[in-house]
Amino acid sequence: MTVDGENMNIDGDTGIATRQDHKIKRPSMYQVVLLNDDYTPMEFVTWLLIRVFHKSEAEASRLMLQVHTDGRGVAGRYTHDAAKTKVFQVQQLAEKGGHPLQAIIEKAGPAE
Ligand code: TYC
Repeated sequence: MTVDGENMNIDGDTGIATRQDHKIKRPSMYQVVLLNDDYTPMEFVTWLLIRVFHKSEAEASRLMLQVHTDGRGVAGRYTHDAAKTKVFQVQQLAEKGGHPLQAIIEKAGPAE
């Protein structure tokens, strides 16, 4: 298996490939960033972080307050498809609740 740019290695005389000759790349990861606003109730944001991002009550509450204070916060890191689905779920639930809450996608670095 090849990860992080390692090259295939053929096992000399035997001609047996000890590693796969195709590259297996980790997918690029994207972070879903929750944005603060002045109107969405704190309880709704906490509930949404539990419902959509599977946070514990304590972590959801901590992250909601971080977004409230800092203006933004990372709700999770996902593949691009999964991140788009999370943002869509946030939009649907916020709209249904009549709240202006917004989430955006950003390309994530190697680690959070
Ligand atoms: N600032 C909001 C308020 O005071 C709470 C809030 C937190 C809204 C996080 C959005 O992503 C958010 N009711």
